[in-house]
Amino acid sequence: MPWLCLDEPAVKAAFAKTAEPPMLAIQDSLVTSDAPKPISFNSARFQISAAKLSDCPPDTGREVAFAGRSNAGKSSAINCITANGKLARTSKTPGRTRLINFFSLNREDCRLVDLPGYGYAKVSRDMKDDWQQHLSHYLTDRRSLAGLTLVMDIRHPLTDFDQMMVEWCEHNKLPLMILATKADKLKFGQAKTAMLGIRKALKDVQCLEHLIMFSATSKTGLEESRKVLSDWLEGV
Ligand SMILES: Nc1nc2c(ncn2[C@@H]2O[C@H](COP(=O)(O)OP(=O)(O)OP(=O)(O)O)[C@@H](O)[C@H]2O)c(=O)[nH]1
Ligand SMILES: [Mg+2]
Repeated sequence: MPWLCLDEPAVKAAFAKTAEPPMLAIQDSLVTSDAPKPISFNSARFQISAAKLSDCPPDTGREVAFAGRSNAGKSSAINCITANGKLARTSKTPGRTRLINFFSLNREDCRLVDLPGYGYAKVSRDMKDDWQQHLSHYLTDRRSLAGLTLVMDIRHPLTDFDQMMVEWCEHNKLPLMILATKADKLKFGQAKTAMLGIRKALKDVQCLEHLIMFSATSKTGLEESRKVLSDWLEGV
């Protein structure tokens, strides 16, 4: 007789008694255990404003920064994504966001970052140089930066600054998502054509993971961009 015979009534009885409860226990633990909670953008809170890299929160965990030309719609995009119209200050006046603003999320050490816009004509040359330097320090040295969201007005895409940011991401192998925003300002056909133009211009850019038609007003592209941000912040 083999040393273990599964047909043996005693073995069957033992399995009947012992096999099920542990399996259920494992399933329960998968549901209720320490599995990290999904990111909830609605829980975003203002954390801190930083004028320079040394004022930023500790460089741990993961964060995604929103960059783009002044007035492109970065702060509005953040407010749309977090479903909180008052989170990041928006303005008709370009140059509203002058500091690096950090927003914390429900998951510890995950952040969204609103960067100062580039190309605001009314500030002095010295101030511009200053910003550019702080921005470049942030982009170069920030280790928790998991991806960059480049916000471009769909009617005026790929400015020199946008192209510089794309090249910078490519050079540093940083995942890039482009939100072509204010799509509500164009007819759908025009917006589609604009998207095709952007895609064509960036067809060789490896770091460009997502190009999304977006509107903070009509919420076009909202769920798609939230999914990308969640994946980046969770390290998927
Ligand atoms: N119609 C429309 N207007 C938008 C959209 N997104 C932003 N705006 C408007 O564009 C203007 C600038 O938006 P902001 O979000 O403040 O732009 P920003 O890129 O943060 O600007 P800075 O902080 O100056 O760099 C505001 O008047 C917004 O209401 C959009 O999707 N559709
Ligand atoms: Mg802003």
